[in-house]
Amino acid sequence: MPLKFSRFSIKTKNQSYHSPTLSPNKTNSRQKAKMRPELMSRTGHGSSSATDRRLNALLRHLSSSPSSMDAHDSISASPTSGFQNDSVFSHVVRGPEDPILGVTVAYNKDPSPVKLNLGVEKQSSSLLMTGKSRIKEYLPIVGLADFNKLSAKLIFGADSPAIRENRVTTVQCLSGTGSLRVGAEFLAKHYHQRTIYIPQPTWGNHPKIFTLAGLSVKSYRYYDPATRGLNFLGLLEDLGSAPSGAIVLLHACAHNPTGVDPTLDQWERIRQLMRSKGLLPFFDSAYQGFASGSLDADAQSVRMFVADSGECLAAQSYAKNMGLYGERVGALSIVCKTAVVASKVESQLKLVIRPMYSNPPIHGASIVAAILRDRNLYNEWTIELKAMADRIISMRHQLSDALRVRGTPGDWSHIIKQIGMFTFTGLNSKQVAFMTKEYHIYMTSDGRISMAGLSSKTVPHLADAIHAAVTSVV
Ligand code: KET
Repeated sequence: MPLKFSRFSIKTKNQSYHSPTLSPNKTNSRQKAKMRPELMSRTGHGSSSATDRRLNALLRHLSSSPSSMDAHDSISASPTSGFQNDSVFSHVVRGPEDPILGVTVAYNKDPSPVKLNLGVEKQSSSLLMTGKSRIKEYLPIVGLADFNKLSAKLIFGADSPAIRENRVTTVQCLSGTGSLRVGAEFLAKHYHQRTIYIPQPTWGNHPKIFTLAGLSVKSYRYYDPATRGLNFLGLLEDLGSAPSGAIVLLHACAHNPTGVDPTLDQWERIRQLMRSKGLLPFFDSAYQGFASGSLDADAQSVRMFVADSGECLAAQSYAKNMGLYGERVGALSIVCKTAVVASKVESQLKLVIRPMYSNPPIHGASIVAAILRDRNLYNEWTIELKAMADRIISMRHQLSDALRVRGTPGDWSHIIKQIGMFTFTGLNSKQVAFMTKEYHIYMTSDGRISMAGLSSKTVPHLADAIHAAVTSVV
């Protein structure tokens, strides 16, 4: 059977490219000359082998297909081109908005002039632009060396024996989230016990970070809704029955979302229990300086666990305490027993980071390093931090007073007792939905409000809304 040659053309703006294709009895000599010899042998001159028959069947199919080049005089539609109505991704279902970051999405859509966003904290340091980096080279996989050294000092203390003995490896990561993820990936690969215990409740991203890194996530009791305080006995019981060696996620200070922290005595009991069972502490430090206004006081929990010469991990974020949210700057430190172990651990951290994002961004880290390195800038920063922490405490008092003045039913003393940027109000999801609908106040559905989003001007509006919610919605 004779093969056919025709032409299809690819049309670009200024030219069209013609290519030989199959059509009956139109093979001209120039086309013949261009044809490969093995194809020539089949264009009417060769034998009719099984291969020829298969080729012919394929060609017949191609020339009769409705999307063939003959039919459209253009390139045939591929499954991923725009010619077909069905996307290869049409089965993909819409994912839900993030429960925390989605609050701001909803807030931005609301046209109300009285709207109030208490979903995500926002407070910035005026030192933001300090140390602008003009260098745009790649950083090493582990980040800016100076930033790493200074970050370790900030969390473990300038006089930490672990730092002096070179037992700490610190790598710059993508803010707190990235530091947790890198730490978790490292543990999933190299630590013998792949179960991590997280507090109940905790920051909503924790279970996802750890599960996706390959750890198995369990929880320990933490918050007692009846007292709106710490369920210390429940915590001790749950950690006491955790398998030996399990990883335990601890919020270094200003627990999110509850604002409930153990006292120093309770921390000491937790430390003793964890060390006696060989549980591995993984600290999440996203609010150093925001709990008390003192960087050192807010790192006490971590430092207790380092002072006993044991091992631990710590993820630091500069998003909140330096207002560097979008710069994505943070650090992961792993405190080891010896310098030799620490350097081997660092070599493995590099193998985790390199295929994940290669190396971290330079700008935010250079701002942090400039502030931490310079005594004057550092002092200025600590003064700002103290002012921000004090402002939050003042907002707590103003809100509590405003509820008292309104005679809002219930005990609201926890507003003053809780620590850090968030108040875990105790409002239920129906009351939260009511406040958003009727008062345009946005917060996460668990009733958490960011005190940093409040001002003396907006406190009365919030107090009115809470009063209406608790008196009209159960
Ligand atoms: N740990 C905790 C406890 C935490 O609350 C956050 C952020 C992070 C880590 C990570 O932050 P990063 O920006 O990666 O350094 N929490 C706030 C923002 C968010 O959900 O992303 C929040 O709870 O509103």
